[in-house]
Amino acid sequence: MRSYAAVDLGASSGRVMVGRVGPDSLEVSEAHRFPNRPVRVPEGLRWDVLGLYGGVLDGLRAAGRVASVGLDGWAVDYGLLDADGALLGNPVHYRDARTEGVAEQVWATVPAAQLYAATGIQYAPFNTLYQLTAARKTEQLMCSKRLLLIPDLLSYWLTGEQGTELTNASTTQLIDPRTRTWSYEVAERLGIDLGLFAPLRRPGDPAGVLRPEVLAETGLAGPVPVTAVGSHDTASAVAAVPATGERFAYICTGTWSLAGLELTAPVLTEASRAANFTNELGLDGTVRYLRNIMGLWLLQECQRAWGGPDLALLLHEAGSVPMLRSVVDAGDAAFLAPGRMPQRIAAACRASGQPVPRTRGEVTRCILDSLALAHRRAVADAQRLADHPVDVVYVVGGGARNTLLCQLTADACGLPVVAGPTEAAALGNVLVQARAHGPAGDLAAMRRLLARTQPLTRYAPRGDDAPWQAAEARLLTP
Ligand code: ADP
Ligand code: LRH
Repeated sequence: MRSYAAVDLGASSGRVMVGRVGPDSLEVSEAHRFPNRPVRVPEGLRWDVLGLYGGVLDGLRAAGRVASVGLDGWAVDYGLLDADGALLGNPVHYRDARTEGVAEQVWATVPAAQLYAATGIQYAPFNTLYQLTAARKTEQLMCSKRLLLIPDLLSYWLTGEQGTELTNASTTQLIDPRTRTWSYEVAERLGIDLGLFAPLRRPGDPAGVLRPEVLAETGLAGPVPVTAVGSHDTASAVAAVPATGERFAYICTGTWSLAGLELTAPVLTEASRAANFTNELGLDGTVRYLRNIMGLWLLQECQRAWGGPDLALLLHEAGSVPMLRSVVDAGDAAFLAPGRMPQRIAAACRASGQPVPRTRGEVTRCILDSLALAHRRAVADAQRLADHPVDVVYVVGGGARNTLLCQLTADACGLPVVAGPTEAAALGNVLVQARAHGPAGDLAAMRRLLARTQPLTRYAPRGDDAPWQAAEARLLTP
């Protein structure tokens, strides 16, 4: 058995996990977990990337001897470096308001339909392309010589080597999903300098070795290679969906719910664009065809507003609230920004003529019902738009621990749900490293190993579809 360290940076926490992989065994344990708290400074919402790097070093120290290290993290955001390779300022958080109204400027040059046909990426205000457009006239961008996406930035600090990992690069909206390389035309028309990006690398590629200073600081004995993995956390999580066939949908549930299908080619139709489905790149030539749903962010923000009550208690209270009394559109970008979430949810219910949830249990129930409904719509729409029917839905990520959400998702989709693993991104990260340093296994073999070794919970759909249909109709009626 060999050990691999997976650095997985989620929007709510970062962790360093150690995976031990043998021919018929796979175990993962947590070496270190650290909070990821956005910081609001006068110029806007920022990531504390130095704090995160400190957490990574602590985690590597706790992980001990490993055959390799891999890094994955949330998408779209980046750090800018000057000509000396020094970081210019704190990376901007994708929930920062700077991209408000920017899409319209971009579409005046490259219409939204052309952008989708070229990149396959759904509209989200925070796509790197819009962030770069928002930053166009800033001193910082004008002085910068290099842009590194967040996992690539931390990888650079660990190794001194720069690269742009492909799965995460696809979330910039500057990659053509058919050629799996830069969309030169889009970049040129929008005046985005692709020379800012380091050369592309693919999951499994070598990404350097830990610098001597990093070895000294973590107490590790060198050389320790760093291996490129699916550095978009969702790409790593999808790689770790323990599916045994091809007719499956997945939902990666954490801060976001990413719900969709794994395909072999992108879907670039106008109907797909209208339904806001994205074609992000996955492992081994796959496409992650999915929709972004606000996810457990809605609950995280309510918890923050309520002073951090116990999650188990909230879920228990939500369990005794009648189902589907009020639902909100959990895909609505109106919920993107932080702050006043219980009030914003109440306002959305009031505006759609539904009962306003008052207690914490009622608000939590409204969020879980709304997420399940959004999961239903995404799974159904993806099947229709990609002409790819499924028999089962895999739920992975932190939300797979939420038994009520998993059951409601099974009920809403009218399909069996298989929940787990909860640390899917870390497992996908570990397996790609293991594959790069050991006998090659394809994605199907990785998934068979996961299905054999990871604890999974099954939920059968209950009851009838009518209440879900009615709730869906309520949401779709203006
Ligand atoms: P991210 O990687 O986006 O930071 P995670 O995949 O770690 O997110 O998921 C975090 C979410 O998982 C939490 O906000 C919480 O709602 C849910 N979660 C974590 N642990 C539990 C638990 N024991 N029971 C129910 N839900 C949980
Ligand atoms: C989930 C995630 C998601 C992106 C969002 C910005 O952590 O990477 O796939 O859309 O963050």
